Amino acid sequence: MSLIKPHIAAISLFPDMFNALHAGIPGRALEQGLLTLSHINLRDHATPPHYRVDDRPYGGGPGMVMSYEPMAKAIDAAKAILPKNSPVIHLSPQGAPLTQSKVIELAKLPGLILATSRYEGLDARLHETHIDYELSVGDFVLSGGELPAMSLIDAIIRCLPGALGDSQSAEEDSFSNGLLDYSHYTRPAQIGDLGVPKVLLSGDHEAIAQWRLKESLKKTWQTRPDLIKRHSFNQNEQALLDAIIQTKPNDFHQ
Ligand code: 4F9
Repeated sequence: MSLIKPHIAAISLFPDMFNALHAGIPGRALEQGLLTLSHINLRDHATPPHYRVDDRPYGGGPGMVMSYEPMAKAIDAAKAILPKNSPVIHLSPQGAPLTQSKVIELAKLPGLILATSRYEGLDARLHETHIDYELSVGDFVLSGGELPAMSLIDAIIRCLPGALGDSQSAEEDSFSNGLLDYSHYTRPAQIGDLGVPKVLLSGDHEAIAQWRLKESLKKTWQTRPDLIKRHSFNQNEQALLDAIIQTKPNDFHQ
């Protein structure tokens, strides 16, 4: 449990986008002061009179590249207000895939600088001087890194002590055990022909836990066999998975 209040600084051309974090669980956490979120407008670190932040790529080709100097100055400004040794992460499709275990690791840090870009990305020299590493939230291209940065901030906030209500727990989130979540049901017990799996109404906590684990394994096997390959199974899980594979072989993946 971290006693220090983490400070995250987000560098972007559209700081207003981050206002969306003032809703729901992240909104409450920010209100409660569980973390400090600072916004640094890249434009404020560009040079008058034109305040340009991008330029044409050397070697030609379409699109624009974010210039070295404004981003370098913005990162220096972020470093000046954050704890020493706060890592600088650039959100980019070229980054390593973001995972829940990475989120948990980042949530333990006292400070974090998130650099976001638009256009074709950053002048590569920033990687030699200012950016520690890159993270991707998926194999797709967005209009900018703000939404990925907001996704990362939201995921980090969920890990902070006190961010989730008593009835929720970060440990119960999907991926926390390396598997996808099981199916959930609530009232009414009957919707036309559709009932609720009997075991969930049985009150037998052990049987319910076993059913949920099997559901998780089934869903993960069906849609994310890559996660199954990475998961280290105990005997019980392996037996459940063997039964799932026997009744429903997954020819498509393997
Ligand atoms: C960043 C996409 C992280 C996926 C940044 C355009 C991005 C992205 N994950 N796309 N700028």
